[in-house]
Amino acid sequence: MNNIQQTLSIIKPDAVERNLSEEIKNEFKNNNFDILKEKKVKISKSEAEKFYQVHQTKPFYNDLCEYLSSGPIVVMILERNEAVTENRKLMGATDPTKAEEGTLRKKFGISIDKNSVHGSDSLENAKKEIDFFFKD
Ligand code: IDP
Ligand code: MG
Repeated sequence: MNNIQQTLSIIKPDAVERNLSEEIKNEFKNNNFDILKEKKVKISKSEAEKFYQVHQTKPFYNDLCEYLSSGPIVVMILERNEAVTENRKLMGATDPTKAEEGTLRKKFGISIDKNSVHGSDSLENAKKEIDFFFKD
């Protein structure tokens, strides 16, 4: 049974800075994701605060927003069967030291805060996050 979905992926500043964008995009393509749209942007701290609003009560919220707005990021709409779950699997655990072999965070992540990629955690959030970056 096919369940084609779209999800939002972000290549975070640590990975863009290390010139890993092309390698990470190839990982998505090799895992059957189609990149429907992509753009490289630098967001402001207040935009990052809006994007990560669900985390506003967390102790790491301020650092997280500073970080996401610290340099260019690549945002993409990814499409495939079960895109939301499959992207989360490909990304691996939030903490790269706990991520499984072969996952993007294991391969590229530096630390829990510099973990190279973001991916929507539900279909509902995927829609919101896609709108956030791509609604004109
Ligand atoms: P996720 O990115 O795997 O969905 P979330 O819990 O949604 O993880 O957290 C969002 C981002 O906040 C993470 O990717 C990570 O960069 C950062 N983060 C999460 N937990 C911590 C923490 O305990 N310390 C510092 N940063 C954290
Ligand atoms: Mg999350």
